[in-house]
Amino acid sequence: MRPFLAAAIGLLLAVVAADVGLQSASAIQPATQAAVVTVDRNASGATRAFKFARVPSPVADDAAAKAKVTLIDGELDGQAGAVGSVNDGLLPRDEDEPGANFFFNAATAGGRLVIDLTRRVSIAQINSYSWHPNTRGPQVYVLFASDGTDAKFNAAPKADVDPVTVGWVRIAAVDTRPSGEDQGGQYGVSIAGRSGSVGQFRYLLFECSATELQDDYGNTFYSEIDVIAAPASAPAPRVIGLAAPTSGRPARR
Ligand SMILES: [Ca+2]
Ligand SMILES: [Ca+2]
Repeated sequence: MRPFLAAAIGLLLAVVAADVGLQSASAIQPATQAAVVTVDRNASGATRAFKFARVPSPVADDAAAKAKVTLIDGELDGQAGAVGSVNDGLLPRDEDEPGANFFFNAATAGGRLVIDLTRRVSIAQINSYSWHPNTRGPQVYVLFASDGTDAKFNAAPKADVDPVTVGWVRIAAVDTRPSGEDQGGQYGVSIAGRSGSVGQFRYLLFECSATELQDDYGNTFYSEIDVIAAPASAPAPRVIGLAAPTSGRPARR
């Protein structure tokens, strides 16, 4: 192998390692410079309120509430709710409610899901939620985003296409699998802008992976994905101007 190539691959591996980083739950995980990932896990005592230590609870009226959600690669499980389960504002009532969650088909390794917000949004947070008593609880995905304006933009890249090469930006890698055998519970992930905004985007691409391939049931039960818009910034203040000079004497009082 040529030294340059070897060095380049070495660098790539180092970047991947840094990006994946900590794998323990309830950790702050490194992401891109623009975003930071917070993971919470309710290992026991979880309720339908999806209340977490730090990650905000899901909401119904977020910026993704009317988004178009599409599976661009992979198959929906026949027992799952529709792909729209991720933005319907509804939550499962207990830890094993297939019809109230979106998940990729059994015996597959995952797939790709695109959320089209239908307009460009300044995004403060992207929050994902899941709940299952076993290995379908943790979340493993890479998040990409796009404003759709790149000349090379492909809104539906298949698994063999790196989204970065077709107009997408890699935002974060998420892996909430805890160490140890007990993987179940309720998980909340918040990907937030380091300085208020992750960026201005219309499309979000989730490249989801099964948490394990030891049996057919490793695809995560995704209960909801919220997109929280950054507060609208106040309009820039108008610079105060000077009145046009007047001629003549001041008005008489
Ligand atoms: Ca929602
Ligand atoms: Ca839902």
